[in-house]
Amino acid sequence: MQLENVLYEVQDGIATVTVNRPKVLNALNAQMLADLRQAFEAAKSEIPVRVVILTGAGEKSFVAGADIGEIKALENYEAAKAFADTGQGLLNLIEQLGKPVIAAVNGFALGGGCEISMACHIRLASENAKFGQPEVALGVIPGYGGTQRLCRLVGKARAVQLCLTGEMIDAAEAKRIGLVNQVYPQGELLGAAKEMAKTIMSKGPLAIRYALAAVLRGAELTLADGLQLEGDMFAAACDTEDRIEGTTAFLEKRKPDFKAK
Ligand code: CO8
Repeated sequence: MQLENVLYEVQDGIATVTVNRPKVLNALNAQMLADLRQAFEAAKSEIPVRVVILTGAGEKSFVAGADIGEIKALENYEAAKAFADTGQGLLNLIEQLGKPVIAAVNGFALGGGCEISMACHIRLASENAKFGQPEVALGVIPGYGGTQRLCRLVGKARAVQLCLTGEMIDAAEAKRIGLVNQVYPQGELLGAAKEMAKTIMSKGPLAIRYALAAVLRGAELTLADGLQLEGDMFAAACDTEDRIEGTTAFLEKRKPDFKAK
């Protein structure tokens, strides 16, 4: 697939989506959002794709935010609302892809960059990565879900601090507060993301789908409703040939051969 600002590559069941405007630290402009939508729609519909990795081109930046020139040019309230809706729509597509998405955060993840990483299900970061929601310094606020997903990931107090001070935090601090799952030296980041993808792909494919859906949907429910959902998803996972194969393989001390059935 040829896209202007995004590289899309599929290998061994892993789709790697690379935002590719390194001269402006991979800032998200309208073209980039359209390209990302096309890439993620392909990853969603292509059956061989089991896991997606999202990363940035170059060694300095994952995504340094929405393109500030485009924010400056917004004419009025309606244009700004449409701008936020487009970005939020893309991030919802990523979060609800139905397949695990790993963000390999290889540098700055600021503003829309931090927001897009938070729509991914797992965040791995390089040691030089920096996270932040600096929008208030520009006289705006996060508009691609930053105020909502950050709060859900790190809690209200830390989300308020990051959104109000606009301060950047490094990868170690991001890991400490639960924004990042794991931190790696820059040269090892993509390899680590691929290893994690392979680990996920070695498990029951339907079980992966149900587990992801149960966590994501359950997080928006009361505990009682979430447990109900989990019970339904557990039963659905049991109602598969993969459950017979997985449990039989364990008891026969061999590797399972899952068929996603
Ligand atoms: N937009 C456009 N251009 C950018 C952006 C950006 N977000 N970030 C960096 N660039 C450009 C710079 O202008 C520069 O271009 P040039 O070489 O032509 O001067 C080039 O990238 C390299 O950047 P720097 O020279 O600044 O590199 P430094 O290493 O000195 O600094 C920083 C790196 C700290 C990352 C710095 O570039 C920076 O602060 N960037 C802006 C970060 C930011 O504020 N991001 C948030 C943007 S707002 C946002 O994301 C809102 C999302 C939701 C929108 C919803 C609205 C409705």
